[in-house]
Amino acid sequence: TDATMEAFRNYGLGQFIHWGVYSLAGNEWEGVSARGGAAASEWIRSWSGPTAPKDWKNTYDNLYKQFNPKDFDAKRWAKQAKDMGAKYVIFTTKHHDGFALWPTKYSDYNISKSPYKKDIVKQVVDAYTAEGIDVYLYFSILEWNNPNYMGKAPQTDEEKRKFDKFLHYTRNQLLEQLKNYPQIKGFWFDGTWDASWKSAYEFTYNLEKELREKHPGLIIGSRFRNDEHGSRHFDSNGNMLGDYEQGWERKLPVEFEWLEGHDWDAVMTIPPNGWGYMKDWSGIYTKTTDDLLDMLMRSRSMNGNFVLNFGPDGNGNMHPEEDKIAKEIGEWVKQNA
Ligand code: JFZ
Repeated sequence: TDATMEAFRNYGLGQFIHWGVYSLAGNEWEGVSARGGAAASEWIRSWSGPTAPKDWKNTYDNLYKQFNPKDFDAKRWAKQAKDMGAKYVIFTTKHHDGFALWPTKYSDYNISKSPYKKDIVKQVVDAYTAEGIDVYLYFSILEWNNPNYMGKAPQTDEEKRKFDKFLHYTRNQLLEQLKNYPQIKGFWFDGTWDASWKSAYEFTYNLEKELREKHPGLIIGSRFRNDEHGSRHFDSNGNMLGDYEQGWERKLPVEFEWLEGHDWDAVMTIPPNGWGYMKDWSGIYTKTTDDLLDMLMRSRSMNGNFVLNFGPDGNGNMHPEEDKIAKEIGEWVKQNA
């Protein structure tokens, strides 16, 4: 609706949080760095090549049995975001590894099976809402370890049957999130880029409609129904998909004058690549507070929102460098915004 989009336009600054079982590794395992072997720290499950530990995927898929973040306090995170000047947060409820940070009824690979047990998504939604920060749920459609997800358009009857199961599972999880966390303002979808999701255009079209009907005012980014992976998200009639253009990652859309008049967000990491916790920051150029403030101002001058990512560690602590940057941005925002 106009009122919720009006709020979206006024956010300016947001916080992204990538947190999950990959945070336990911090882009390394038993002293060996995954740099060069995995695409990003939250992609560490796909670590391959000479440095990859033996039987790594199996090790990774059992990591959740150690997920017990003793220092996790959603109120502390929400306070940090508030002090930074963030008006909304996007939180990874389920990344590509498929591990759900809420006790979903539709998969056993979820937080209730970890030693921690408690619903993390609920704590995040409650704490940020209490600080007056709007909550968006990051949801990865693709799941690396789901046998019903093939990463390609289904061909055989068997594949079609499996993928159909997967689609209904996805729908169930999304309806479950809307039911469990009615305070949320929107979804930030990811992992919709391969041919499987595109092959289900009608299903996803109807699902988007259903989500909107169940939750009036729900904001859904452009990456739900189609994803050109970094290019524009418009249908053949020139209408933008979703409520805002999503997917400007690690770069700003300066050169894209066609964004004129459209709503958008740009999401940004402090390390060059990698959204999850990275323990070792040595030898890489990490963005400075000045770099980030420059991006924030340029985003605002082009009517977009700037969303800064944080990758807390496996115990629930913010990376000290990221924490420091959040404080410095907060100082600046207080004086200038
Ligand atoms: C995706 C994820 O694979 C990644 O782990 C992280 O969660 C990020 C926020 O989203 O990565 C992408 C997706 C799309 C583009 C780039 C990285 N893109 O459109 O350029």
